[in-house]
Amino acid sequence: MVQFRQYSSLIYCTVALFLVLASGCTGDPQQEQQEANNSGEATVFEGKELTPISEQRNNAIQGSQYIDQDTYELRIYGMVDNPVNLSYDQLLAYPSVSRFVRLDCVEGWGFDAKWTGVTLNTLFNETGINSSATTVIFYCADGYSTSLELAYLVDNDIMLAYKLNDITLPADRGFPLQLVAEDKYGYKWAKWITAIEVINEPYEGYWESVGYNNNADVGGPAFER
Ligand SMILES: Nc1nc2c(c(=O)[nH]1)N[C@H]1C(S)=C(S)[C@@H](COP(=O)(O)O)O[C@H]1N2
Ligand SMILES: [Mo]
Repeated sequence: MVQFRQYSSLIYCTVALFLVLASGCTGDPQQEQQEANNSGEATVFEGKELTPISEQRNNAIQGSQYIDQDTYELRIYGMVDNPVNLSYDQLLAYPSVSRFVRLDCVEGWGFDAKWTGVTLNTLFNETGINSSATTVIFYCADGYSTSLELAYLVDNDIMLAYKLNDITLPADRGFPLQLVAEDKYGYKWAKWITAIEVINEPYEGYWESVGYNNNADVGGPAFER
């Protein structure tokens, strides 16, 4: 009888181990690539579940913006050595990065996504940055703007995304570019970006100028200055 109990616990352990391995906890990258819905939208990235685009909200100040890919240009100017105007194709030609990042709106909703795009460091490498610059402003097609500290953008290798869950950003998600401002509240995640200005003083964007905190750290104060 004693002997039987010992054997049976060995069998239980073996079965449990098999179940863990078979359940996909191993994060096989090839299996992960196939986790997409019919339209090719990724549903899982780095073992983490993604919020479907259809379940993400858009409460932008002027509703969706529709930008023509053929005439679009991203202008980078201000305290840079070489101002540039980059076409959509030029932006896509730079080396790309992909990351899992959560967007948290200050109002309490949020979503998890796979973002793919070009880092600002890649673009700043092209333009050069004046050594006394401190701040970067993002201007958008709907008149929205926001800013972030240059050091935050450089140190965290922040990207401008042109894909969301492997899909080219739809118009209501910010086509052609949304800033993926990791660890900052959603109001720093500029959509429909048309210009980037580098300056050397603080700047208050659309929501910041009516009282939202200019640091916008997720978990930090929404209004306090
Ligand atoms: N151009 C533009 N960008 C914007 C906004 C906006 O109104 N206009 N709203 C911001 C806010 S408050 C949030 S929470 C996020 C929401 O991003 P999403 O609509 O892509 O989910 O976009 C940010 N970027
Ligand atoms: Mo927001």
